Amino acid sequence: MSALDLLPEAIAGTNAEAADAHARDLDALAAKLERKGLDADALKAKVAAFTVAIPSWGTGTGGTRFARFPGPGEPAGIFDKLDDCAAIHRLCRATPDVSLHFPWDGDDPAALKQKGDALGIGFDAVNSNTFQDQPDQAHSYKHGSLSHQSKATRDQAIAHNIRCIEIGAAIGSKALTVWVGDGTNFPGQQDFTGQLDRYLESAKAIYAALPSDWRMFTEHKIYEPAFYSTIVQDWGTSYLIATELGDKAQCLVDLGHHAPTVNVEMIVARLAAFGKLGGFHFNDSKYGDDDLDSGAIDPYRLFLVMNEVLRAEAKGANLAHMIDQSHNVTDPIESLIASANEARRAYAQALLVDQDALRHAQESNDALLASETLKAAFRTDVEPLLAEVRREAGGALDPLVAYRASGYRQAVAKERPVSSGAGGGIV
Ligand SMILES: [Mn+2]
Repeated sequence: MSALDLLPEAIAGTNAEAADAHARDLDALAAKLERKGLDADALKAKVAAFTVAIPSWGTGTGGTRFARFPGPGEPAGIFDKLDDCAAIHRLCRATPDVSLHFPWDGDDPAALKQKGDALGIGFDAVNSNTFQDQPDQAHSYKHGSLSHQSKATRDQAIAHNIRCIEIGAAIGSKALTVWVGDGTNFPGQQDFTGQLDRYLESAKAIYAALPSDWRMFTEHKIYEPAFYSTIVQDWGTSYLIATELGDKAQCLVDLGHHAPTVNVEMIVARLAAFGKLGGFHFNDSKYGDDDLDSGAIDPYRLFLVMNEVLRAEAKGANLAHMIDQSHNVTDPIESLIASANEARRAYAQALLVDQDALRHAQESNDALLASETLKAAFRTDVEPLLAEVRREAGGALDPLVAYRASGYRQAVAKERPVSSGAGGGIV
């Protein structure tokens, strides 16, 4: 018996216990929405269609530069990770796809596809990794990868990205996300222009290998692991790169990859306006790239981002919604469930914005009313709607309660080897 088999009974049992209270809460919300001229069923359909991909690497405990403290039942490999991703989806019904990271997730597309099919999960964008060395590689990425001074190192990084595309094509992915750690720690360490020239030349070689129905996402990050300069440091450089590469290249916005006060929702709007918004890595931060759970620190910002997402999608944008977090003090499955729910919550709240009232307030320069129009949507407790969407899809009214009741973690802890906490983690 698989630990996944524990979930249906836990979902059914906890749903039965919560059924009466849920029905009353849902009726009250539906009545409130109706008074505002909103149809709960139409909203439910839109919310159900909003899904986020789980990062395979997020199912394990992350860490900081200082230490990693793994919990019981850590996934020992990609198949354990996919089991955990399936558990998350069965509970919250918002995460049908997984985003894989290579070479962490192996090099056997047939086995990945078979496992995904068996679990009923699909695969979103695949991620390449040229920010750390693998035991068998010929050239080190210590001083860069796609922008490295040495052509042999650049070629090795290009070949790895092309292998990621091959694996992705075999498992049904349609996009490659490229994030590199290339950068410098000292002024003068590298020539800014030469570095970007080399990066672009490498990126073009990868772009040329994209299947016709694929996209390539360039992901920017302000700093870390390089602390003086990073080659793709902001959305402007990301936009320039995507523009230089061509129509199949778009920008991926990781919410945590900005300075603390940056207006991320405005960046989203700018990229969308020029057709270069490809997708997201959802997470939250207070200081830097903290990789905290989505909505944990600033749920209002997540809502404002979703408000722009709705505008972009209304104009036909095809956005990849993915999570990218590091879970240091929680059960990763619980954090990923919570984050998927928070992304959906923000999306549902954005759907409630009275767009006519907002436009009228903007046209009449009524700043306060414009702000209050957004706040009115953000203040609405949409949890009963989210719970009903989960229930109708076979999920749990309260996924965290059902997960804990299932004993899934305890069951996998008996089967999986104890994980070492030695060394820092990948964050
Ligand atoms: Mn990311």
